[in-house]
Amino acid sequence: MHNRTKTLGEFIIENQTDFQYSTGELSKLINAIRLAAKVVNHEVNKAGLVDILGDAGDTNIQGEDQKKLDVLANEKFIQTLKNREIVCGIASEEEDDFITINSQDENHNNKYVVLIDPLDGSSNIDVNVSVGTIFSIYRRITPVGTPVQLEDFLQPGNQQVAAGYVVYGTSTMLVYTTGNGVNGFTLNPAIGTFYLSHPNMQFPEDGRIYSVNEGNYVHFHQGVKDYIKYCQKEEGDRPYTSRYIGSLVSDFHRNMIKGGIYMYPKSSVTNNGKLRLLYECNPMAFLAEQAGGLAIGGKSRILDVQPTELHQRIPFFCGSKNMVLKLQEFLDKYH
Ligand code: AFP
Repeated sequence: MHNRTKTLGEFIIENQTDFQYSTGELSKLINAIRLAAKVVNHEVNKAGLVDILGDAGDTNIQGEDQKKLDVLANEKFIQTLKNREIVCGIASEEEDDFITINSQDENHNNKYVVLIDPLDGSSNIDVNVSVGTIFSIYRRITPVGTPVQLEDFLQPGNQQVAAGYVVYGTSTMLVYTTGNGVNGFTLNPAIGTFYLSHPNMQFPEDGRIYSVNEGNYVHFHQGVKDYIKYCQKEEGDRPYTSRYIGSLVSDFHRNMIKGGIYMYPKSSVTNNGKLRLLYECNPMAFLAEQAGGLAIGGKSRILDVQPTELHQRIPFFCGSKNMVLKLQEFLDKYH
């Protein structure tokens, strides 16, 4: 019998019963993210036309202000989540503070908060290189029906209920986990439907790709420098190959499929690296572990770090299990 490919919508409904006490709220939330992803995808795909239709800051032919894509993506995600009334709070990499969704209406008793990096790697847009959206979902810890508090957002990554990303690449894909493995869906742009194209995604245990901004090499910690030298050494299956897009979602996505390690270490100039614990590292770490990989922040597991502020940065090392373990050996030598 022909096994028809599932759509994301069908997959969400089928897997709703995976959650104990499920009320369908999480499914609705993932559906809203799916919708916002399609809207942002449409905007990202038009990016090359900006010079023809008007630059950011200009007014377009309909008299509307042109917005920078990261600002636009932020607005689209927040609007979609607000309109569907399915979350009680949102924190975004683009906003200084978290957003409280008004709970005056007594029927509006939502229990989830969403943290989002609406358009990561946005400096790549002007040169037609893939960018992504990253999201992370938690159950609030303060009482339902009251305004959300900072503590609802400052939960360690091991409390995530779901996390995922959208990569706007040669194809647009939505990849997510709810703690039962990682599944990837590819958008068919002709009909605007995501199809399950990458079921049960797994990091190969070993890999040959290392991804790091080597321009910062002289500023790295000695353990990281030694590991990079190890990757470059001619021995066994080495030298490894270096691939760095500078767009976390794309670098992660490639490494998960092919096997590799992504590194954004601290350095003598950036004390905690560049990446944000809540918007980038936690969701990617959850996905990595669900796909059989590992994610550490230097000494310890990323998912066990207790956040102290919304925009906190942290060193990040993530990828194929054996590569991360090897790196850890090098880091431990200097601790
Ligand atoms: P932008 O959104 O400013 O382009 O930053 C993207 C990012 O946070 C992440 O996606 C990249 O992996 C990382 O920065 C690249 O940083 P470097 O340019 O310092 O290597």
